[in-house]
Amino acid sequence: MAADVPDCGTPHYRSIASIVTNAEIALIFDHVADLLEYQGSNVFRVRAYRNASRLVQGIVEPLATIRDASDRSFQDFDGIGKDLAQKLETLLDSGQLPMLKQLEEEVPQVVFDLMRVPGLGPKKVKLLMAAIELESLDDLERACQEGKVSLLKGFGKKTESTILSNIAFAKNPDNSRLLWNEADQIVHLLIEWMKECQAVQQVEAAGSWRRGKETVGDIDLLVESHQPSDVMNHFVAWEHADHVMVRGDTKTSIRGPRGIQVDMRVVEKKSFGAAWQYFTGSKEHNIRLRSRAKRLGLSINEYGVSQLDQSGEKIVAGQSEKEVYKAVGLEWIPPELRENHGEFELAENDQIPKLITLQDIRGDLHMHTTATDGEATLLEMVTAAIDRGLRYIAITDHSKRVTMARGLDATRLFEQWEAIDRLNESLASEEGIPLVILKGIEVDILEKGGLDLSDEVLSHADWVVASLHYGQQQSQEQITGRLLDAVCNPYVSCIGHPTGRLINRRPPYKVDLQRVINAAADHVTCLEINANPWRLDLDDRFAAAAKEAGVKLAISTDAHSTAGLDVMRCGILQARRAGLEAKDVVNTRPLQELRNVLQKT
Ligand code: DGT
Ligand code: CA
Ligand code: CA
Ligand code: ZN
Repeated sequence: MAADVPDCGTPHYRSIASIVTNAEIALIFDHVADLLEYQGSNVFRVRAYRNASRLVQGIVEPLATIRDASDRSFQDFDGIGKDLAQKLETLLDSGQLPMLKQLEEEVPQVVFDLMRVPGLGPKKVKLLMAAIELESLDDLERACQEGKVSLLKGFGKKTESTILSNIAFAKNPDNSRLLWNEADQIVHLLIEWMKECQAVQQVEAAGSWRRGKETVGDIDLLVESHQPSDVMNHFVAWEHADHVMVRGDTKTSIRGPRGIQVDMRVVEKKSFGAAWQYFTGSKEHNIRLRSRAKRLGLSINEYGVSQLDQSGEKIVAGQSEKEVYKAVGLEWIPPELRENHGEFELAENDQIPKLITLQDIRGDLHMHTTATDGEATLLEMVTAAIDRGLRYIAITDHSKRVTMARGLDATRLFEQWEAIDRLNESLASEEGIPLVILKGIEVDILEKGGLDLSDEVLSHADWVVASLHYGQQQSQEQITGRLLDAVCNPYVSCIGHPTGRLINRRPPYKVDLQRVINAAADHVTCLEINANPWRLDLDDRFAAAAKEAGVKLAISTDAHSTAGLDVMRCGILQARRAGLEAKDVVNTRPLQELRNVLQKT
């Protein structure tokens, strides 16, 4: 299956009215690549669009902001040349890429639908289209149920049943929500816009965005104002508002970019904290909070916390969130923990953890260079890391098994390490030693078990990430066994993206994560929270389980470009939702301490 293909991929593009986000542009490039590949176009041309997609996806700042800044240019980014810069201008100006329009006319709609199924890349779709008459996803589902697909060359029974379950995955609406990262760009554009309105005293976002969830269903905005109707007029005039869904006195909803709904409420100053708390949720958290209030003779709603006495209802809190929580005898709870997953017990005892922040991060332990499938050279990655205030990084290019990325064999790896030695020497001669480069590798966990490079080679590395990219369809027993072997290898420092999932695009492989966690604790192997917004694994629940078992986490960007280093904040949010503190994460440590933690003997 193509699901075995190692990529940091993007889900397939779906057509919408207006384009603003980088993710949208990334999807368009990826989509072009798919269609070109489907048509049997030149591999270099296909790769150029794939690379462009990944590059744009890694840029955190909205491209529109960069275009509008007079002193900046797209070509400031490593990997963006004149041609790509021009395409980006076209996309931002017109919302379209002429080339894609043409491809869309040439390729039937069903091809687009089929390619949304995890594991069905252009090649498989082409084979299916040639062999079976398909006009919709339902036709393919029926063909699988009737066993027709398993009769095709290169498919088989197992592939057929995987396709069937992946069709269900593609059809599930939970897998078409916006990624947090993408919602975040829209939130920032919106807040900037709302701040331009004279009637707005204060504006904040709430809901799942504020809780840092992996994906966001709709965006919730809260405004403080005395003139709600002026605020509503300004809101609906936003250039990216597709249409107005509901307009009321205190609540208005619009359809925004990428079809996302934005709910905006206007409240008075005295209720702002209560409303912000209420609309941040989660629902489960709020239900628990309300019942707690009730037990204390209080009632809570979006206007405040009130007490009933002889003289009637009296509001006792509402202006700030802090006083709302205080009114029910709790310390303030960070939004990322508001899921009713144990935060009330902690807050009652003043034991809310001091959650990790981006400022705690000193190093980044997973990234790629042009030696394999990265867009930036070693030197460019180092410079970018210094610019971001990092004190150390590990260069972890792919090993040889990942042929698509021109993975490194021992010879090329040692060459890279020599270059790192030289660069470290020259950095050491600078004042204060800005950064130390660790000699690393992302070694593949092979299908048949074992690792892609010998222990002898790995023993010379400073940091070894072991990741599973191939054979993702194996049984839980097999996959768990492969991961356990890697965890137990004395030279493996960390397991990369431990579940292999791509949010909205590919389900995780089958693995008994609790066993992997327990073994990681025994063998002092770290587990990764991959900060790429499509990955974010380990997720909050398993990262919390890892902490519980005494495993140290590494939050790593897996950057494939210099801009890719900026996704660290997405990993931080996942870690915060897991309740992690700086001390639970190895790359918050000074380098010497990191080395001590890793002493396995
Ligand atoms: P989403 O949009 O699906 O990603 O998830 P949320 O958590 O943003 O959910 P949403 O937008 O429906 O509502 C935002 C918050 O507002 C939610 O977490 C709790 C609160 N909320 C909204 N409507 C109600 C309601 O009818 N009852 C209660 N208790 N809370 C509500
Ligand atoms: Ca929401
Ligand atoms: Ca909402
Ligand atoms: Zn990687």
